[in-house]
Amino acid sequence: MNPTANLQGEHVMKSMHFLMALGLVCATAATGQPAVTPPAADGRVPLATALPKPVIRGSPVPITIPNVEPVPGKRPDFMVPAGTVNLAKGKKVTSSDTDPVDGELSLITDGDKSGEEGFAVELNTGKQWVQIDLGQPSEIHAILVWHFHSQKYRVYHDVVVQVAEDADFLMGVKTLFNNDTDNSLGLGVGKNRPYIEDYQGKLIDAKGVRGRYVRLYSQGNTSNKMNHYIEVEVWGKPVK
Ligand SMILES: [Ca+2]
Ligand SMILES: [Ca+2]
Repeated sequence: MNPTANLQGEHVMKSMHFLMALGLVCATAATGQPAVTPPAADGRVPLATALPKPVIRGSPVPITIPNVEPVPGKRPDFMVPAGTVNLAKGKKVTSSDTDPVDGELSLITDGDKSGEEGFAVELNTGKQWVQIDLGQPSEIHAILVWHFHSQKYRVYHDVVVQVAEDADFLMGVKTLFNNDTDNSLGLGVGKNRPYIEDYQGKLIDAKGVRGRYVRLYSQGNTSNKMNHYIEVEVWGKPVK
């Protein structure tokens, strides 16, 4: 091969790479945003859940309980390890209320998060929990919860989210979220704040904890004494 031709070819390639890079910079400068979110340096990627349409019915109901988090804006990207999936999808759900007032427990993991009527399971009054069996020990990075998002505004009382190794929550229990600040559930004094229900769901950072079962508590809400769930997602990976 002619060494000069090879060198010229290399030069052309380098020029092309330079022009491509320049094009990317120009595209970024033009829109102010890169076309896609690149993986972070540590190999993490944004958690990509599908959000339901915002649906708001009725007049706004003011929230009078103290220390509520401000109305959420668009949630920033939450980074998770590549290959993280929703382990809860289609998994079995059990509950302290074995005979829900309305709807079925299977609605909680059916993948549908619509705020329209008929998509939420309604559990009885008082302290109630729902529990998802992931089917195997798992490394959990985030939990997303939609209780009921078609009312402006609604807050559920005493939200506690725990992970455990066993179905009876006796082994390896870890509390990921607890806003029961007066310990009325008896699970410990919570330090998290009450939050307003929103179509984006509540994202709880699980920090890679391990467990097989996820349990979520609540105790009524600011509009009525009932407990509701539209969907719960548990983002993680099975432990090999
Ligand atoms: Ca659902
Ligand atoms: Ca309480």
